[in-house]
Amino acid sequence: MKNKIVMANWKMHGRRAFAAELVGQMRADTVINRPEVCLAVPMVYLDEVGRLLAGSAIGLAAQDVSARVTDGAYTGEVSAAMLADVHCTSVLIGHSERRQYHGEDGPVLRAKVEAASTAGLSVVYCIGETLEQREQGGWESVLAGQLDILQGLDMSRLVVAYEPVWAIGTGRVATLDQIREAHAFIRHYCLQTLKAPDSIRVLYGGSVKPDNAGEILALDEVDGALVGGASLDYAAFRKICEAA
Ligand code: G2H
Repeated sequence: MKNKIVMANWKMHGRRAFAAELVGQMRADTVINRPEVCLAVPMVYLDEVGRLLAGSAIGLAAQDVSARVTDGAYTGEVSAAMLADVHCTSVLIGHSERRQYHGEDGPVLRAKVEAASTAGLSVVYCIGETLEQREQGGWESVLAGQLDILQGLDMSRLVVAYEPVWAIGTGRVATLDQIREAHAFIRHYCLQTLKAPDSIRVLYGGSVKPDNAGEILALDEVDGALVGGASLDYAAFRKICEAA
């Protein structure tokens, strides 16, 4: 057991009955029911999943949060304080699907990180380059730019998730060398430029499956995994947690 983090990202999948069955299996399983495991579930099921997880070691996360801190006329928004109120301990911010489909960028993501921190939530801040950016050889500057928006913020409760966009949901996985290199770059950048504490953790995400989790999670540079598709299947997710 290396105590690496395994974060499930259900994205926009599942219904109430699915959530209840999956969470029931997970909390009854000591391979999954431990503090390094966290479930990021759809907003509408947070409260219920939070209740189902009560008394377990598994954490609960939202997949997004409003940048607005105070209550007000912000139709459709869910504040960080509301997330904390329904048992969330952390939140994903800046996932590539939020960047791609909702146009989220630097200023709004910074505001979201600040809002989450104010409410006492841990933040899993996602970054990653597109295939084009990697092929053009500019992935370091892309990652640096995505990290730079955190300048001056408290990094003590922030986790970075490196998710190369070209490896998300595609079945295509970054090579171990690519992962090692990108994680080393991110960690160095966080320590040197953002003055993050030495304890900062960097997760890998992008088509993590039972058959590749072992070698990815064995890398010293990788502090855990952010798992999308495979987190919707109990047996697959269990194998990934076993590898952690
Ligand atoms: C990347 C990942 C989890 P998947 O988005 O965030 O999803 O494992 O399906 O590639």
